Amino acid sequence: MTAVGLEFDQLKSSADALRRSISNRLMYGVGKDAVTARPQDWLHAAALAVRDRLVERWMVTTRRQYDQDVKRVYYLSMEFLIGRTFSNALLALGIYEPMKAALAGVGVDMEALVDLEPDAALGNGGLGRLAACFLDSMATLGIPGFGYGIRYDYGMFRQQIINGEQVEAPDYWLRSGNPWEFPRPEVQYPVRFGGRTVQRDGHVEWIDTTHVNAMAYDTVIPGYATSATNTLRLWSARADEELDLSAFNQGDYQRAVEARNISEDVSRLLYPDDSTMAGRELRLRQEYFFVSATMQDLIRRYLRTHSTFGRFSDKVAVHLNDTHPVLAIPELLRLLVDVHHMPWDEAMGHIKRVFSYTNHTLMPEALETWDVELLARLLPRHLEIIFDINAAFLREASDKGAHDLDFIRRISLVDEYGQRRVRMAYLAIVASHKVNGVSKLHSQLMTRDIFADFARLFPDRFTNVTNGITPRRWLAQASPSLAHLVDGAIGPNWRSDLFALDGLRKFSGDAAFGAAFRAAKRENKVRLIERMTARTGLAFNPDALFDMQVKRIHEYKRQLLNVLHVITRYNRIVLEPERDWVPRVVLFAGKAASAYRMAKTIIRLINDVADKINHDPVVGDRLKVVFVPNYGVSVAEVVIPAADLSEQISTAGTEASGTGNMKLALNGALTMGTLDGANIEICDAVGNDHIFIFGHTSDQVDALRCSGYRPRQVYEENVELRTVLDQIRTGFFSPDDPARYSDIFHTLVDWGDHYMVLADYAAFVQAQEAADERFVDTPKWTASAILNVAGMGTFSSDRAIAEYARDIWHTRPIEQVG
Ligand code: 26V
Repeated sequence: MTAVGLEFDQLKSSADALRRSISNRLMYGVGKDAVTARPQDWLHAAALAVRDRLVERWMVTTRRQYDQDVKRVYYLSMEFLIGRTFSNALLALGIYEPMKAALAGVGVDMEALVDLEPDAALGNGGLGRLAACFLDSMATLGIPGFGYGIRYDYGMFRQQIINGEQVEAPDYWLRSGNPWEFPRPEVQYPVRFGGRTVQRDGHVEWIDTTHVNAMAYDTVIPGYATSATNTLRLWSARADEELDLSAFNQGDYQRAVEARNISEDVSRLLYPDDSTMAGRELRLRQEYFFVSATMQDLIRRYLRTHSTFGRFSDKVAVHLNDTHPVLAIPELLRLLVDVHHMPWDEAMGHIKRVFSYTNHTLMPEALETWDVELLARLLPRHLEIIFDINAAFLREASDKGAHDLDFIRRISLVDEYGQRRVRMAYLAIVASHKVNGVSKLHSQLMTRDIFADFARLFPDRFTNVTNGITPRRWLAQASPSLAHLVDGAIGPNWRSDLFALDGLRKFSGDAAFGAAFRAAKRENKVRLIERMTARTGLAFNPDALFDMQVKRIHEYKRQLLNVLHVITRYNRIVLEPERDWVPRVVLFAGKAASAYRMAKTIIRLINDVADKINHDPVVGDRLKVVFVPNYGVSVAEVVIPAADLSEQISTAGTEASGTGNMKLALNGALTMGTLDGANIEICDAVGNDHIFIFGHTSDQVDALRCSGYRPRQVYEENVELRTVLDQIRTGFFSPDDPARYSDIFHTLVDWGDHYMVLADYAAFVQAQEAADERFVDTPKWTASAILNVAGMGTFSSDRAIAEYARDIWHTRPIEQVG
């Protein structure tokens, strides 16, 4: 279709042009003038002015994708932890300074506006933020990638700390409207539930279903320093008009409205638990809701330019971000076989070429399984399809010589022990052509332990792609001071080629550069301190060692180990206040799943310990402890650039990769870490001398478990540790309720200490002493910090996405010229 008479202004990027755009958007988009506009309105107008500039690029990219007919990647994820968009889009378009000038021209301070934008917090933690970094990189590399997910009305809860405890408040992030999205009421698909199946003319029909509509909302994802953009399409549930009408006509207005609300509940909220697989029916509905709409949408898009399915798997790649979207497999089979009447074997062939799957956790309690009876009730046709896939798979396995009944039971997609359940990870493996872990160690353990049988059956299927982070958000945007310094040393190219950071190596011993580096970090500390002081009323010393553990609160991440060290340090200071202590600020941040009692108790302990230490006059600024509330993308952007020391202290073998570890090192923090996840690769990249590695390795953890680990013995033999644990047990930090932390004590000492906190305690405290020693040697510490930044090239999400594109998706960038 050629656009006839379609004329639009080619929008310019000068401050003047932007000022006109903002004025126009305020007037015609927001409906306000400069007299009545509130800061919110200015932000909205400015965002619309930026969006207009993105849209031009978006249209061009979409046209090129159609013209070049390159294989598209569909990245399916229940979570996209995007954070704010305004600054990010300005930097991508290269109009940060002109925008600042334009706003100043109308009397508005841009820095103040930026903080008004709510985070799009449509995710729990690492997995969701990874999806956001990957969208950024796909766009930057020009890979034709679509993110697909759910437009939750309520994102990740807002965390308040009241009397030391986590209190959750709902996050209605859409309250003031979302200027970045385009509602697409014309793009709606019915998503069906329930009913039963019948055979008709050799085909299966799924009948007597109820349905809800999935309506698309599109967000432009700009690439950095390229005209390429991509689309994030999120689905929102809409009740069906017709259904309502029949109820209205029967005169039951209230019931009709209620029914409408119930069916729209499917996109109401993000489940804020990444620690256990709760098995809730609404969660299953969510998973099916978004993958069904997505599969219908991708088939429609494919058929717009192809008349048969012959080239389907040459043009479509579907990536499953963990198992949450795994129902896409039976759904696509259903659509191909039942609706488009493709023979089963041919459809299965396409499926295996199209799908790929990333595993993000080895923790057994987080691996998804769904009750067969629940599936039978909600998705009877899909259950049949899963059974058929399973039967074919078990036949294939037995053709390969697997006859042992025990083995067959072990690998079956259906767990027959007790309540029958479908193992979603197994379904993903069987129907995908590639399965990857997210760090070298994780990928090894995945094939050695949880998926060992499958790795033997399909050795070529398993691979590793180590995670990465986008340097645009995590250095350029989060730390302008450090980014500026790096630009001066090696030029600005690192934003699109992070390996360029290698050029910083030669500055590691340069005194002038070192001083400038420290000044940049100090600026970030002062920025953070201003916010912390405003909240707590406490004073912090910007020259102290800033020690941070920022991530979800989980027993396996071992915030408790960190607390044990903090208390140890406190006790030592009290015993010898006159010694030359290296001043430290120990900062914690992170949310606990609302039903995870131990995680919430850990938050309370941190706050009680902080209270005691911060108000002990003997301690002064030798030690301060803070819990920064409501950790999320925007808080991370302020906190991470201020870190000197990055705590990555999970029990070896439990953290799949970690990405906070990469963000902190990129910002010049030294890692205090176990040999777990990507820490191992960070150690290789920065060198042993510039990282503090301690504790049991994953093999040693296994060996200790086998030989019979006795935490009580560790407790009894280490006097300092015993003192600390006794303080926790007897209410030293909770005099108003002395028994408050007795469960923590027993978990560690008497109930097995599953995450081996006590086993690593002595080594951890020793490594912390080494960190103090290094910190007072300012030139040496600075050199290490610079070498950490220099070594981060490989941890760009651009590298990760290039590997996915080449080895898993088999696609390439679209060409930007012509
Ligand atoms: C699990 C569940 C269980 C069912 C209900 C909701 C829910 C939501 C999320 C999860 C998975 C948590 C997995 C996760 O976030 N893994 C993290 O992935 C990061 C990116 O690969 C990785 O760096 C972290 O090490 C890993 O913990």
